[in-house]
Amino acid sequence: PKLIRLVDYQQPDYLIDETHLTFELYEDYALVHAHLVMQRNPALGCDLPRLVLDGVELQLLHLAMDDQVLTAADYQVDAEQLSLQPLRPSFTLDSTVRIEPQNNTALEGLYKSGEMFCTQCEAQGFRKITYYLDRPDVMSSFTTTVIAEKQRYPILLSNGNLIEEGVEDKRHWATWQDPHKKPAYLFAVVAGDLWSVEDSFTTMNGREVTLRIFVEPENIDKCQHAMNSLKKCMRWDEEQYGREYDLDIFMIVAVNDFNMGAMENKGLNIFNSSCVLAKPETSTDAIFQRIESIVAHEYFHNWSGNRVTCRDWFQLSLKEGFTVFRDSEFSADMNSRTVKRIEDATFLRTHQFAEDAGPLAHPVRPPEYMEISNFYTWTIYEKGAEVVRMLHTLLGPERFRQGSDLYFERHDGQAVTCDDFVAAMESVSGMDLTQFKRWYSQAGTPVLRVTDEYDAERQLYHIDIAQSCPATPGQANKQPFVIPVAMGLLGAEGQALSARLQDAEQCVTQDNWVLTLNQAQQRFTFTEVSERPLPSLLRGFSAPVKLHYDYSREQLAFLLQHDSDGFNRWEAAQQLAVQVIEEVCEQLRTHAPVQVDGCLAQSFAAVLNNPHLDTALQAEIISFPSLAYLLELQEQADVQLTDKAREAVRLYLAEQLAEPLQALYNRLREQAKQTQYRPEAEQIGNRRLQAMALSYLTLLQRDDIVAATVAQFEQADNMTERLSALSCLVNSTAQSQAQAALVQFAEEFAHDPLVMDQWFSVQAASSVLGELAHVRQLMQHPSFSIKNPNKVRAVIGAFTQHNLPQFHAEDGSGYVFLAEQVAALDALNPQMSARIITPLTRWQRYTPAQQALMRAQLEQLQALPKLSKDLYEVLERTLA
Ligand code: DPP
Ligand code: ZN
Repeated sequence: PKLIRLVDYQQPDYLIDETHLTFELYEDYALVHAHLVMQRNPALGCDLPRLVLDGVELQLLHLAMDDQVLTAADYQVDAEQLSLQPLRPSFTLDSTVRIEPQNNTALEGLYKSGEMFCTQCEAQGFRKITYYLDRPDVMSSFTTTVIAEKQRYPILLSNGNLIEEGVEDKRHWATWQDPHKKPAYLFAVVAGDLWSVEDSFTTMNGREVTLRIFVEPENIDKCQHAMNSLKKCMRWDEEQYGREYDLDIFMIVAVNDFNMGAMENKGLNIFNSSCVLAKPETSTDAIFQRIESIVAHEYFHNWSGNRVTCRDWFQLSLKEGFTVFRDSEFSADMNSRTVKRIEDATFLRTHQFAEDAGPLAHPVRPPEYMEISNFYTWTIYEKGAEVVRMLHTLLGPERFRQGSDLYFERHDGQAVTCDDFVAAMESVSGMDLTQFKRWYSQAGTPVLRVTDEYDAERQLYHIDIAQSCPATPGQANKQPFVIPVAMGLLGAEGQALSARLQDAEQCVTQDNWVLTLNQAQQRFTFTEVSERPLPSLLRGFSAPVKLHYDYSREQLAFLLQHDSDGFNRWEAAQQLAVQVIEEVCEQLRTHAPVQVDGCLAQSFAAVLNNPHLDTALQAEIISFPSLAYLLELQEQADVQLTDKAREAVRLYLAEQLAEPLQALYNRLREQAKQTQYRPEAEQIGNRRLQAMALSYLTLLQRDDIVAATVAQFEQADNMTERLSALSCLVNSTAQSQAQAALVQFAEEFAHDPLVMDQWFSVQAASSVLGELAHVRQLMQHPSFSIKNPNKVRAVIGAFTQHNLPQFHAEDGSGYVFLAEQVAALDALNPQMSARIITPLTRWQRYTPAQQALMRAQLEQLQALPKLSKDLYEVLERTLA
């Protein structure tokens, strides 16, 4: 496989003005007829270079240029391309290819999911459908006819508007036309026996849009939440960004076999069923919230992605980073803003920071790739969104909105770059963002070291900040970043101190500042500071960095109690917990008696008793840093020891806080019984706190608590409470109750694959139950299939990412298992194999003995006779 480089980008030699496609769908094959109206790219001159079309796994049956049938002597074809010589600057090209969707296990291009046909074209799936210029800067008008057996496939869909349909004998057809030009990656086709839920939305200019969600008949009662979410996000995009929907119909289709979460095809979004279907009896709060955010994400792409798209795949974050930022702001507005920020920051710090610190680290705009599917990463998405958020912080909300308006106006209908996005922000703000753009070109997580000094006599307060960024593959030395550090100062009573920041560019209010770093080492001075302050730094996680300030435990407890910034209260609790756990790690390491510092229990007790905190934030504060996050903080990750320390501290907290936790649990459970379930922020916060309380109480191994858990499992009318009870049982010593609950659950939900996914992952992720032998057994269960990505994630993904003590078992059996699964998957679905291998790619983080075991598995995989391009690239970079 060869490396594709950003610096080699060239405009396309030819353009495709019109694309006319006809799909003839059969059970054992499909024919795709393409009629392309093409021309030499006028920007490039009037010579006629060879035309090179992309095409993979296509059987070419017919090819004609300007209606002249071509024979094998007229063109060259290999496994990835078809090339031929145009004779005129404008011409038509007709082709017919035969493909086998029913055998397409890679789930890329046209494939079958259960009984239905569907497509996934981003990034380069369209070349598995027909010969084409499969690149995002070639935008074309699409007209698509789908022909299939009427009885089996009553619903035939594609992008745009339905313009014609008809029946011929047992087969019928439908023709769709998309009035907007688009790149091939946004193309979609669906054929199936689907039911739909319909609604409508009136846009800000009074246009009526039909909204339709298509599902398999048994899921028709699981569409309402997605529909509500869709209407909310359509309104939000009008109000917050001035963006109106631009077709008469917007469709969503749910499919069971899908590599990603969902896909923003123009007017015809295709969703993994796990990201669209929900009802209270089968779906948890977390799923309801995920659906709300993914429906919004895909909808928002209509502008940030479709109307304005990417010039090339190096610019992927142009649409993904911006769209994640947009969906996360939407979720923040629909729910608790602070909790959403905590969730996003936790996710970023656990997953993206790990990526940034490993062999697969890459900048938000990578300079090269072999297989673009490998770059749908936390860095492109989540860090990309943080980069947009920093622009928002630096410009302020009004100017940011002006910048986004200008970006959409300037580039509507174009395929553009990250530079164009930043240029729009520069135009409206007058700022020079050249240095800021290092966020797009330099990989790695910057580290800030903060010290301070107070001069009581002159009432001056100095903050010194040093920034650095560790080396990443191919980038030994980094230049300083532009980093907005939002902050405040607290006085001895916990009050916000006001002061004046010298040379301030940005002062949000008198007591909330944004320091803008742009040098390796910088001093900021506040004047008129009446007492020695305690700084609250990086409020709201204003930049994706690691910040070190030497807080004492007392200071952290103080911030946890008094900081006006909800995010930093939580952050103080996290840091306090990390310090306490690290201390226990050290005791275990040196075989000293384990003594847990009581400060954490005291702080948590105060949080639980604080009537001014909402339950969602209380739950976040007492929720513990995950094992994965703790390991990410360590120089060399010691899984077993850290797990032991973490468990010891959790048990200590459970013992110390047993009474308030029990009272809290009882109150919230009673309240839940009397409330009709709704997936709304306040209730979600209550249930989360209830679940958190129960998970602590479970550690006490008390019969009454087991009984209460079983009762909750059996009596609750919603999946959130049922699953949290089940998870507590599975992770407890009450294994006979756990087994009974698992059996009952599987009987009740055997017919519902999405619920069975939860059943699988609650077991695979359990360090009590999820021993490797059990995980292997789960893979024998009739509901499991390695061909279904959701099942792979539910079992293999849950085991390797959420069951770290078992996955990292000292004998290396977890690594052998993962390598086996990666090898098996690679033959079926390369996108999945290259993704599921991720935990092994972090091998350098662990102890020497583990490193050797992990490396051995990686090398064994690398030696396989046949590797997909996806996996080849990951292995090569991991072992480089
Ligand atoms: N479906 C993926 C997303 O929406 C790729 N565009 O992010
Ligand atoms: Zn996206």
